[in-house]
Amino acid sequence: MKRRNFITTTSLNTLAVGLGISSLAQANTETKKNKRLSTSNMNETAVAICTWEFTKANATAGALLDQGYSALDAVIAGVAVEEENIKNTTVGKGGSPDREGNVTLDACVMDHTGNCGSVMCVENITNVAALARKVMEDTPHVIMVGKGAEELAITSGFNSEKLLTEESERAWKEWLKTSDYKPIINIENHDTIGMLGLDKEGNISGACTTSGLAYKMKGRVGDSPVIGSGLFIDNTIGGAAATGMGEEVIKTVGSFLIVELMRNGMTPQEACEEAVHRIVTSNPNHTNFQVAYIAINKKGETGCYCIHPGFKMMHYSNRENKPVIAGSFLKS
Ligand code: SD4
Repeated sequence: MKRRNFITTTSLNTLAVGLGISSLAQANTETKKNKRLSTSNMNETAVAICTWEFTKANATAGALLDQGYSALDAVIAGVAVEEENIKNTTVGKGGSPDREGNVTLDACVMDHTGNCGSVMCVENITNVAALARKVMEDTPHVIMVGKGAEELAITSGFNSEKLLTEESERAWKEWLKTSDYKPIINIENHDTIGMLGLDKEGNISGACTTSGLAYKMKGRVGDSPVIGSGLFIDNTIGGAAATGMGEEVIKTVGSFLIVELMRNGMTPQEACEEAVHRIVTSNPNHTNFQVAYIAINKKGETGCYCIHPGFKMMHYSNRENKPVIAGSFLKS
């Protein structure tokens, strides 16, 4: 009954993809298999958080967590909502292309056992977080890039599809007139989705997925698929995810840093603030770019912080899904 209710509010397609399966016909069997059977130790209040105001994505993950799905299942299904949203020009299908007109996607996932998977520079595949899960679960590797990752997707049953929409193509052609490379990462230009889930068994997993910076150089990869930078989970401590100027996040290994700061006693909020301060103090140009972090600890406490005002985190718990306005290092 519960499951039927859920299906009325969430696309079965998204659920299937989130669970790492490829066809609707399989969904019923596979979801039963994925759904935790034991309810004896499901005492925790489930929490889902994500970067930016991706309300539906976070609600999707939250609803799955409430039903007892694992954090990994929930976050991959959650981020799939944005990967499939063609209006979002920074994630998945409809993402902005590189400067040569090719949409290349990056994603990673990490689970509560410390296992992780990542794909970089993938073309023609929408659900790259689910593909990163395939790398994690079905291969002996952690990272796969480009054509190899795409081939894994096809043999795993993912659809090959054109990711460049007419709208993104039009914007790219407009950009070509000046070819002025100025990454704008703000609230209007909805960005990378990083999502962290704490499930009812108290386990934390995360996913991060993006089309990267618009009009990047061919082959450029940002922080989002880099374990430790765009995402890091240590199930004994907590998890963190990043959005913004990937080059700056990578230089400070931002998400790993936040988890280590929490290990040393900081709250998620304090740890996010310190990670932003590391970037700001080491880079005099910090006024020219945005970086934002979200974090969660084992108790389900969360935090978020950014350089420029305008960043929001979505927070789901106890059936309430609400935006949280992040504090910022710069005040205007
Ligand atoms: C990147 N961090 O590729 C991503 C872009 C991003 O919000 O987060 N935009 O560098």
